[in-house]
Amino acid sequence: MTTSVLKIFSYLPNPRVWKSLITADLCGVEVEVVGAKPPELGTWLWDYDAKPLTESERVDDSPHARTGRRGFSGTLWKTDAFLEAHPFGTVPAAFSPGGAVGVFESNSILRAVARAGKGLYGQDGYEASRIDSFLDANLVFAREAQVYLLGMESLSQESYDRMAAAYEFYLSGIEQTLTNSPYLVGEELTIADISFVCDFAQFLREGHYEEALATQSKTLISADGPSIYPKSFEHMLTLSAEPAFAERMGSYLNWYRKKLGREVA
Ligand SMILES: N[C@@H](CCC(=O)N[C@@H](CS)C(=O)NCC(=O)O)C(=O)O
Repeated sequence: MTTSVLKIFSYLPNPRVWKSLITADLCGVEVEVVGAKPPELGTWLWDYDAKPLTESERVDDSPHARTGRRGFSGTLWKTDAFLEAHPFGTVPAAFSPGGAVGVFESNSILRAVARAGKGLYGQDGYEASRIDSFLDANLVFAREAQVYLLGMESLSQESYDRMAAAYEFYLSGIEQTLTNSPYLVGEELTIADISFVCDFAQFLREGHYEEALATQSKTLISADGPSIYPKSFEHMLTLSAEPAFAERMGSYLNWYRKKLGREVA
């Protein structure tokens, strides 16, 4: 019997969880995942022992009632212990076995999985730190993308411009790196590539809002991406088609591949 190195609670499916699961599969470690579809998670108790709550348990004077802060509106049900382990109250929320240590931020959960395994977190401390550099740059991009995607129906020009600038900044750096190297760090796949693929694939969901953008006289930020940043797009498309990625990402990018005429057989 294998034992899980980490328990992750989240809405599912979630690209921020996939990064850890792809890594776990490649490293041969086990991760336990608990959760439900996004709207259902609003009826769950957010805790190490997360579980669905009955309607009679979801009352205004419940000690667990909290206001959703990011991506969730209305009341969420988070225990004090959950907020102690996860002070920002976000999912994915990971726990060490037994729940003593909370690990938050999907890139840090990813690091925890890679540390429990072998081979995807650099050859030495310097390489690991360079991987961290990419993960940090990736989080800055992903945070802008989160605000952009959540606000898609009614974007201010300022929000749109911020996203366009963050996209240009991040993709330029990724493109520059891949011009000289087959992977983001060193000669092999690392968690820097895995995080890039998952967060960038999530950003491309802006493509589902093309009409909403058009009604606001705006166009897709990623529209000419494959010609402006060919290596970055190629890296994402190639890696996401590899078995360990495809297993977790499923049909998530099919619509985009179809658009590019790059369907996987
Ligand atoms: N940068 C974080 C983002 C996590 C995040 O913002 N999660 C949101 C849902 S998308 C959340 O848990 N919100 C809880 C709330 O609204 O209170 C990560 O990568 O883990």
